[in-house]
Amino acid sequence: PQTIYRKNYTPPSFLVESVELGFDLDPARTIVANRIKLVRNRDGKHSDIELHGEHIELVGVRMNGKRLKPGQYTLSEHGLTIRKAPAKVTLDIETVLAPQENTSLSGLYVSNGNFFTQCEAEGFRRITFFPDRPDVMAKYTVMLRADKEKFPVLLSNGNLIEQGELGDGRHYAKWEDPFKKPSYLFALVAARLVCQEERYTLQSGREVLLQVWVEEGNLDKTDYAMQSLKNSIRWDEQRFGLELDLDRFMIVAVGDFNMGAMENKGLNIFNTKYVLANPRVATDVDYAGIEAVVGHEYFHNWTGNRVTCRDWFQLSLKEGLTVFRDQEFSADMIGTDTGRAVTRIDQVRTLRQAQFPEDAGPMAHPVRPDSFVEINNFYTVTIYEKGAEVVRMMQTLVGRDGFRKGMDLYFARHDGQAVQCDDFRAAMADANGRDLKQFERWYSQAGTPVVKAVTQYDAAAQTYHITLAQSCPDTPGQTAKLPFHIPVAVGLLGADGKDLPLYTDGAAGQGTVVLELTEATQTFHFSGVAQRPTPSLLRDFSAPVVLDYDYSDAELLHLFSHDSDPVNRWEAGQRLAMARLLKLTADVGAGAPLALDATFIAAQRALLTDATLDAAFRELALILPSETIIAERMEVVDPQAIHTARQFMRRSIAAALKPELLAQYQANQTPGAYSPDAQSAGKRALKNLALAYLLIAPQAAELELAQRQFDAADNMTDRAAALAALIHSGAPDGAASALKSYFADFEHEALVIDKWFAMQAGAPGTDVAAVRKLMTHPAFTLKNPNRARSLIFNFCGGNPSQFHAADGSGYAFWAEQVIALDALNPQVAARLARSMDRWRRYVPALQAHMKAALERVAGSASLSNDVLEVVSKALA
Ligand code: HT7
Ligand code: ZN
Repeated sequence: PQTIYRKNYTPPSFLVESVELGFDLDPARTIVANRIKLVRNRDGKHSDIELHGEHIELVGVRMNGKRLKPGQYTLSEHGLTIRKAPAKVTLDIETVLAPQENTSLSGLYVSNGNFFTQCEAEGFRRITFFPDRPDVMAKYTVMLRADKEKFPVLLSNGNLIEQGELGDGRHYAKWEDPFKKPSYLFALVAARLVCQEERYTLQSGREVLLQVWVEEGNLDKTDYAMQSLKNSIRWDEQRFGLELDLDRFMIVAVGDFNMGAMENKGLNIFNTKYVLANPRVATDVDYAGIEAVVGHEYFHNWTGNRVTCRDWFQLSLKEGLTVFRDQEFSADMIGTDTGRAVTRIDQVRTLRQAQFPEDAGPMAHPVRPDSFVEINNFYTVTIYEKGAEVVRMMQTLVGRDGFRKGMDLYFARHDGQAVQCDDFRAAMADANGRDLKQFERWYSQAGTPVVKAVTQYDAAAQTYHITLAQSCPDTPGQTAKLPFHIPVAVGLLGADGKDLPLYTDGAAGQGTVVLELTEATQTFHFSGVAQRPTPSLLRDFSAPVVLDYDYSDAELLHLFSHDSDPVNRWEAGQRLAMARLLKLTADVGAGAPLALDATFIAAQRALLTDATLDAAFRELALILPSETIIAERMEVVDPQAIHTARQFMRRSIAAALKPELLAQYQANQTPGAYSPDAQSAGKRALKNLALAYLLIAPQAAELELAQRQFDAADNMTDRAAALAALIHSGAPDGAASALKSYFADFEHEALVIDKWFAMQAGAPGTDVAAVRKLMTHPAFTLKNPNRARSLIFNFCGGNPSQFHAADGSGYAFWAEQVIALDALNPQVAARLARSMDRWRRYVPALQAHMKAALERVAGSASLSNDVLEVVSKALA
């Protein structure tokens, strides 16, 4: 397969002035008529018109009204080229597609009998021939024709300008989008759907129509998405002064979808998972996901749609910025300092669980990549989450008001344009008079920097020095990295646990100062330090780095109990746990006896029972580092040893804190009607964490407790938590009847059945044979991405002790499923293929099995570029 390089970017040879699309929709044979008005782009090098097109049949093409003969254009499996075209051209292109055969869910496809599109990144070329690249922006008019009985609802981007009957049982609707857009934002829906709608008044007084479209029977699950949409609109007005630019904004839910949702202009298409919720079927986590994703897609309207990407190497320009915006939105919606910290801790966990490993593996790439084979493989945690961290660091450097000024300048300069990551950085720098040149390395250099800190206190001089040294490991194709511009937020704690006043050369702060590390090594001086402090470094996780500081247990316990920064308070607890988990893992490997010290247990007890702390914070602080995060800290990974060590720690905590766990279980009940607000969700989370601990090696009383919660629950959070606890308890038949009744109750709720599969797939008691058996269940299908993810991805990525079975059976299963999925849906298959990224770090016996499985996939016939890129990079 061909590698595409950023350095080879050339402007399009022709620009598109307008697009008129006509669809005669039929699941077996849809006809697409496409009239494009093109003008030669003076920046373009030559006058060939290059149109992308894949998996579509060309019926005919006319240029300025005249039918082109096959000799006048070249047709390849990637598109259509018209040589030596005049400066102004109207093309009429007719194509035929078979949407019902399209299992890739890219382009125009059928889901549960309805039509949907997905065009990002390169799906539009599966609909018609077109310069399918984000720097070609055009105005679209769309005519949809379909059977009225089967497809009563016909939607596309922008405004509905005409609709009517066609007389033959078919009807039509004509849509016009007043804004120029790239082809990846095109969308259509032709379906039997119903909607919840509302007229909403913007701050300016203008009224808009908001709609959430779902299948019949799901109208009782749209309130939260609608509320989240209204909150998003209000938030973007207030925080960034950005108003909805359309008169109508639609969200449509679809059950077959490759990712979370898609920000098509005015017609967002969503995975049902991020729309449908009521207390009976959705958990607190689902509600939070809906709020975040509705916000994310809505915020794209400005960061992505009004200002888009010049090319796909700039993907993080829209994704990193929009993730940052949705993170801020979710934090502001909670509104409290601890609530904000809880969301920040969640972000740090995601980075460590997924982004740091990616940055250290064979698919590592900069936030703005230099090359790719398949763009769909680059919708990664690096582009999204690390990209958001990079934006957040800019806000830390220029301040919140400065960040707003930078955003204002960015839109003033680039509204209606397709631009680069550098343009965003330049707007931030120029609006604030800041030099952000060195900051560019966050976009160009891959890998997670390590910041090593050394401190020195001089009691006589009352000075304190912090020396920070940064380095960054080599990544594929990149060695000898240059120093980054790293904001390191620091506070100093006195013996009473309070923040000391800070006097430094560069900055003075009450409790926290932001040190700017720009050199390889730099020393920062603090004066007037009356006592030896405990340093609280990298507060609020001010940069996506690994902080290496040799904290003593006493210092960590001090931070754990007192740090005014809740993120570092949590971090201290994670460090205390991690040190012990690494030691326990080594002990398992060496066959040494395992023990957990009383100090650690006491710290856990104090945290669990500290009623002055928010339940949500306590719950997060009590979650031990995951097996994946522990593995990342080891040179050679033995997943069974890690699992045994972590389970031992969990068992020890459960045994030592049983009365306290039971008390917290009772104290954090949430009587009354269910509400997904952060306070109540936090209580449920803590209560259910306590339940999970109580169900480790349970006796009859604990099993009864879980069963009672399962039976009595009036909401899915509590019901699913009880079922998961029963499954994980490993008690013989503990979960069998609950699993059965859960399935019977929710047989017709696809998202709830996904949870049923997922809970079983992730349980340490579920081996590969059990997963294979679950695959034969009538409710299982590989064709639906949510279902495939719930069972197969959760096993391969979320059940390490079984996936890494010594005989390699987990890997053989993985290879089979990657190959099978690839034939249906390469994008989804390539994501599954990533579960083997870190294979070189495992113990030799496992490595051998993993390599064999990777080679089996790499050698399989007619593999997609998507999967081929992933497995060949892993094997390289
Ligand atoms: N911008 C979207 C990214 C996307 C996508 C969404 C659904 C299916 C396939 C897709 N390929 C790329 C989603 C987002 O970041 O908002
Ligand atoms: Zn996005």
